[in-house]
Amino acid sequence: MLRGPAAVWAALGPLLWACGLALRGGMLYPRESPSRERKELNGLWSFRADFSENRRQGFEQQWYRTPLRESGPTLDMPVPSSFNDVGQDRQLRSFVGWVWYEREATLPQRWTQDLGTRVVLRIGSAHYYAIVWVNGVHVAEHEGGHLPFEADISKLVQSGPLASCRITIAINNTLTPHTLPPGTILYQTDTSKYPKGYFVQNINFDFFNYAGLHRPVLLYTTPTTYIDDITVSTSVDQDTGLVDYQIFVEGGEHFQLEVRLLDEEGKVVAQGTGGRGQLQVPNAHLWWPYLMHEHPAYLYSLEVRLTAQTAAGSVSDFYTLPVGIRTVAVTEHQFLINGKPFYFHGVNKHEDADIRGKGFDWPLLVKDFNLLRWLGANAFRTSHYPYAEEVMQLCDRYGIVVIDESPGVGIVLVESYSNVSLQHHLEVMEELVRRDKNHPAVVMWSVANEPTSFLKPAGYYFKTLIAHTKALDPSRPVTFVTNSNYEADLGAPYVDVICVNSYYSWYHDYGHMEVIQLQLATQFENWYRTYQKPIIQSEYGADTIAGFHQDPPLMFSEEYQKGLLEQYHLVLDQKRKEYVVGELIWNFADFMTNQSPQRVMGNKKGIFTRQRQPKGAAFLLRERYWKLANETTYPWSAVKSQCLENNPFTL
Ligand code: GCB
Repeated sequence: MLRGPAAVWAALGPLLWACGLALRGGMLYPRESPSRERKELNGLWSFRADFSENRRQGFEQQWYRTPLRESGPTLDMPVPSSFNDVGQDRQLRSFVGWVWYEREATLPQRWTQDLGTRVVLRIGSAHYYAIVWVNGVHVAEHEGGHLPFEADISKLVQSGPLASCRITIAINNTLTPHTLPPGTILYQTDTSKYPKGYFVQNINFDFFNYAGLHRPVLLYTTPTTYIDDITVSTSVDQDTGLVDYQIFVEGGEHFQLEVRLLDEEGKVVAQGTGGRGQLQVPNAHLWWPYLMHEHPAYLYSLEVRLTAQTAAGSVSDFYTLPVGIRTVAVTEHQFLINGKPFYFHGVNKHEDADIRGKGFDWPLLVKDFNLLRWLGANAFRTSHYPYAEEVMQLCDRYGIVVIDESPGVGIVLVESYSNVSLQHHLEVMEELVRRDKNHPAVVMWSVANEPTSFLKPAGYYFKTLIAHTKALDPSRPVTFVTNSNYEADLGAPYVDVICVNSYYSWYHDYGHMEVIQLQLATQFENWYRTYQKPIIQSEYGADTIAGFHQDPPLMFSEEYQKGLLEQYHLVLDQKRKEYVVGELIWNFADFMTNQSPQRVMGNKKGIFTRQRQPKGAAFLLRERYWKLANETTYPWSAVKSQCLENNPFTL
């Protein structure tokens, strides 16, 4: 039985949302504006892993008190990046425990002297548990590696004649049955086989547990009375776009709010005042997915201006939020965007690359989006955790539809269904919704991937989790991704869309592609008969070593990957006329995993290599996706050819 705040949230969520209380405490992306500055702290940080037996020497010796170099040797560590693959040290690559990052930041004089300025430290992602000190003073703690957190450090930096501040971040990558994702630590006590104190981290998910400061770290400012959060939700009434907004202000009580909605030409199309309201946009340009419309991804700009009366006089804060006007709905057999059937033809991704691991990297990001558009993909799932905010912004700009997934992957142990775990999972969904709620590209939340949803406690767990997520955001459907074998799924009754993964002719019936059509058709028919909900084939694929060729096809050859995909496509082409609403290949690119005899330096199911070069299957999918796009473009007339003509990656 869920007790305490979680139960209250589950029951009161919809009401709280309506009253605007559900998600207090904003996580607006730090954008520059006339009232806001930002200073990136990316680059080289000092670094040390705590190799002491209990991994707690850093706390015992208070490494945060003085510059890190004074307590022992340090390494140069790039940020953002995982720490695992940048060095030559095998032990650091697989290190489990606390690592310490530190850097000095020089602050502009105004930030330290103007008491009307609020200075905020923001960490895009620190995997997994992080503690932060500024000038030796504890300022923040955060659990969870894929979502941002921040600390108001104004008082600290404005308290003395300091022109710089020392930021220390301790990060622990240990996973337990209650973390997301979960894991366990296995201690080996047989001293005839293992040295004293030997332990390893065990996980039940199929990607390397990269760790470190994975996303940008930055400082930004706002006035002391400031726009803390904005929530926008959109609908359409005939040709009129409706933008409901709600603005949360912190740090003051006497203020006025003005909002203006600008189109892409900078023309004001609607305006309003006050903390909540509805803007009406006649003849609105809707936000359409890539390849579904001649002008996809239309974004308006919501300019918010706060004018506050403070003791020091009148101050203003400005924030501009991109807004896409679109609707999302689900029927028994369709997924609708702007009232039209939408078919997901896309990929599953990972944040993963050579050397930097899960570290954010602009060139990689732009390359990936160019590849997605080349492929004719209109969607991806953020398997198996929330991706960087900059990724979501590009999805909005390019019209790439997102199934936004929580880090609920590898939930297999019964302990991971306890109230401690559930409470944390509910909090993670809150953080995720708070961060991504305003992205038009996000059309569905996925609360988990392949949990052991047939276990008894899973029923209550997912019922609560899904109800809570819907309460946080009633405007989007919710799913979790299941495995085709989990027919006694206890969570499926609560989802809006069934997302199912299957690996026919890969993890069983090795090499027998002839069974795929029958098994896949049976899968779809069984799941649809049981639940009468639209289905997405959320994973399918085959490991393939680029450059391996074999005809007739053998497993791991490029020919086998193509042959397997073709078998799936034959069934998908029948079922998409009925209730299958999408197909997402596993995976966009090869990615790193733990070492095991099943993995040849990582998972090789990518249609691109880890270096983003195409395997044969990429060309096969490209042909298919452009064909599918051609069938589903709106309006039907004329647009299709324009769509193709406008494609910068001409076929
Ligand atoms: C799955 C998982 C994914 C794995 C994939 C595979 O079902 O969801 O994380 O990487 O299978 O390749 O085994």
